[in-house]
Amino acid sequence: MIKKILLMAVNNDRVNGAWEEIGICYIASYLRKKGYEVKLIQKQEKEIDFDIIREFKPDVVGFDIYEVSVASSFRVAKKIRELFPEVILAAGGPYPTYCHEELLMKEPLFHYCIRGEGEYVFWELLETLNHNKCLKEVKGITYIQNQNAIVNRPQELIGALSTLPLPARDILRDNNLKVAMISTSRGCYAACSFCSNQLFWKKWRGRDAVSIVDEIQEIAEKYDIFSFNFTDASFEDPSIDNYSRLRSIANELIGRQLDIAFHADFRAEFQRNADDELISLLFKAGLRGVYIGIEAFNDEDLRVYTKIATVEDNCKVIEMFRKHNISTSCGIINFNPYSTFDRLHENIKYMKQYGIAGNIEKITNRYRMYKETKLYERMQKDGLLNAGEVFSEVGYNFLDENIGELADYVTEYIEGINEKFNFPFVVINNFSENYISVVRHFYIKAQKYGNEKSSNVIMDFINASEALKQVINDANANWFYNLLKLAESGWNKGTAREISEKMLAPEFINDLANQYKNLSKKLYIGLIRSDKRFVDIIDGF
Ligand code: B12
Ligand code: SF4
Repeated sequence: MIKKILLMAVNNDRVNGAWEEIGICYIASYLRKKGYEVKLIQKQEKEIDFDIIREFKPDVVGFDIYEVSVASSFRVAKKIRELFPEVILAAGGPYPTYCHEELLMKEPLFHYCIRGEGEYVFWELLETLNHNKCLKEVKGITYIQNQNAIVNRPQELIGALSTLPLPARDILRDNNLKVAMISTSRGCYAACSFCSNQLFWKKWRGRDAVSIVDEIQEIAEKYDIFSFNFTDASFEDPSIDNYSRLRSIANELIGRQLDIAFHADFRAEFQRNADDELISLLFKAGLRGVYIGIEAFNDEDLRVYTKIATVEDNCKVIEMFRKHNISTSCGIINFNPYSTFDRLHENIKYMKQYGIAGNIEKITNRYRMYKETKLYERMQKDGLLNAGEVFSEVGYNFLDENIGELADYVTEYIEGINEKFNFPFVVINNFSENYISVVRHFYIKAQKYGNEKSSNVIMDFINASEALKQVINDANANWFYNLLKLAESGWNKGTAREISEKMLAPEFINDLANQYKNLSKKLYIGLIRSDKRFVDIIDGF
């Protein structure tokens, strides 16, 4: 009889452990409601305590797997199999949804893949196993029978999201996280050619404002957390009715005076119908940072990505949020197999102008293939795939070989610096993009407390950090611009190295990262000296 379920998310250097894997948290609460005993573990691979698993003695272990966590999840699954040879292993999440047959056939390890939305399907699978019923009837799973992968019919999506219990918060509590993830909707109204979203969720479904804010309030009160990250593909959806859902959520948050800070994802064309009044309302409700799927600053690439937005939307949306002191972080896919020099020049010009080049990853980022997406199918048709390496950033050829050389080189050079000096670029990106919006929220808090000393300490940090960001932004952009010119006139790796050593020397980057670290120490000490209330708030950021 299956009773005990362990749900796991294995983090590594590409899958950030600072964010709760909200998918397994939803599955946990659903299964608990149905009477199962569930344990949740989200840890870096090296930090997993197998004694805890040994003690729990799971009957079934379910893994949440991304493309970038396949190898680490397999290693952990193997160890669990050694501990419990009879255990049933299941996988869900983005990777098992698209690559279910490959995952099961790769080696005899996992028994089941749950494709897409997991709550109902996983429960139905467990019930079917418990009652020895026919597996063929469980929609949405793939499993192995006589060494073949059997792909059952797809499932229907769960109707209203309000019928689901709120996600379990074990990971938030056990990992002592400072940011809680809130999923207010599933799906997206856009259809970008590189994204697997529309195949996964099929249609958009959203929760109502009251239930969302109830959830936020409960977390704030129970765990003393004030920072929230909305996991919605696009927070403004459904974007067809003057953003009435957005307004209701904001008004509900303001009405309850929760004093929280939150981050959310938006699409660039949002700016077409948004006005100052709406953005002010969102700011008042606590919106401190946004992530915008800009992807490119030239209309040709935007067409390759089938974005709704144009370059004009991209510029205007950044300006709109910044005008209201809301931090903007931009998704950029600088390289794709159809990239041209003109398009790359446009991208870097705007990235420099808007300070986006300060995060080196925006420059090195290239399209990553996902199965069943429109861009992948187009490349397949154009014969651009290189068979040995599918589903990664390096699984395809560029139409222009010199651009391919450039794309490989920039990644290699940056990785080299990161390895030499303990990831200075990661430090820089975290400070300049992730922490700055939280620090801005500290400023608002300090003003509310009426503490001038704290306000000054924070303002000093913001100003110094902005100055550093300008330095790194210009250095990164100028370095890339020079490499771009080199590649245009004929690629030469030796010259590329000379340019790099001169314009983006490893020691220079390491020094900038240290300057950021010193600034944050100064902020920390300054704040706890000036106002004891900051001790708890700042701890962990
Ligand atoms: C919000 C989001 C994020 C957020 C939050 C992720 C999170 N912790 O939930 C953040 C910003 C942290 C994020 C990060 C990344 N993301 Co993301 N993200 C999304 C996004 C926009 C929405 C996901 C969502 O709706 N979550 C809500 C919850 C309820 O859904 P869910 O997590 O998928 O869980 C359900 C099912 O997957 C399933 N399930 C999940 N796990 C399991 C386990 C078992 C055992 C079972 C049975 C079922 C099951 O059941 C769950 C409940 O129904 C999607 C695109 C999209 N619109 O779908 C991309 C997406 C999932 N992300 C993607 C990627 C690549 C990443 C990153 C790897 C990016 C990177 N660093 O390179 C990181 C890795 C994650 C991490 N922790 O760092 C890809 C995944 C592609 C792939 N095949 O692997 C997607 C599909 C976007 C894309 N490019 O197409 N992401
Ligand atoms: S807007 Fe975001 S989630 Fe929606 S289809 Fe485009 S990339 Fe995917």
